[in-house]
Amino acid sequence: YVPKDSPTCISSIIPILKRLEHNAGHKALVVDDSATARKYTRSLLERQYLTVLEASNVNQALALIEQEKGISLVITDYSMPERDGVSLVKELRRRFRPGQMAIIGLSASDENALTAKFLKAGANDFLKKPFNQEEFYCRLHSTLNIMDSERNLFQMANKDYLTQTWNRRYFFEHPQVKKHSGPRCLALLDIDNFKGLNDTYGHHIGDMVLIELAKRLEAYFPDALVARFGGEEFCILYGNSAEIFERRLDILREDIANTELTILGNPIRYSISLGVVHAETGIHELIQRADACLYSAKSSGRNRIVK
Ligand code: GH3
Ligand code: MG
Ligand code: MG
Ligand code: MG
Repeated sequence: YVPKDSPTCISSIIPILKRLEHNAGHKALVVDDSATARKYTRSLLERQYLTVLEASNVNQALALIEQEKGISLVITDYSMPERDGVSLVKELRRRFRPGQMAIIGLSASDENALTAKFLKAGANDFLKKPFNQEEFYCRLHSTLNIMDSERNLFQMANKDYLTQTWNRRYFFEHPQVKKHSGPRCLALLDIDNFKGLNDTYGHHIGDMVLIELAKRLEAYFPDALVARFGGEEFCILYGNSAEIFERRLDILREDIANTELTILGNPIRYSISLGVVHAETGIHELIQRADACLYSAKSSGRNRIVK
């Protein structure tokens, strides 16, 4: 989409190309009971290189979102048989943060306060049909920009910059950490003699080892909450069987100890020590107890798990 009054010199086209490339990463869902209306909105979005899916009612929309994954923009009509667009927005906002999904409401209805209804339900914007194309694109762009900013803000606030694992803040704010019932498992994990590794190979290689470890943790524990607590220490909170958890941790520990990495031409070996607890207590006591176990793993020779 090139605004009519913009000069078509290269420097003005570059941001547009960037925007189009960026749009190509978004999957949009158009929800409307009218096939004609869907087709029209689809054509507008496709001109922006968005991938477009269609649903003719709310339930179909929810099923598609569940099944497709990665739908980041929903444009929904208001009046539809069975459930209306506002109820769809409410349900989506319970599941998706503003940084995960942008939502725009549309309606031809003259119902009073429809804009407010959509916005209160969590929509980013609303347009009355028939709308002006240029206005549609302006609102679409600002909505996508806001979603990107929200996403960046969320990442910056909650992810560790070096390893891209969750940080302490995310960990302690997580509902699974704050509220709990029943027993759960927690492991504190620390790299052995990491200072020596930094001293021998340099801080940069140390950083790459941390990244490598974080990748491994994510691969071993896709079903757990993994966070970098600081330095070379990670925490894993696991809600399922303690047996499975401990077995997996031990396989991980052995896997790491037996792997020789090649990082920038250097042969790198490292090991980890772990403290593990399985109990029905608050998070701070779990951590304290795991830390005591980690301490004994270190003092009894490292490269081991103490529970
Ligand atoms: P131990 O086996 O007892 O855990 O010994 P250690 O050397 O691993 O522990 P120590 O606490 O003495 O040293 C931790 C080191 O981790 C020191 C610090 O420079 C390094 N470190 C902390 N954060 C980072 C980081 O982000 N990158 C790198 N490269 N090093 C880090
Ligand atoms: Mg309708
Ligand atoms: Mg250490
Ligand atoms: Mg440490």
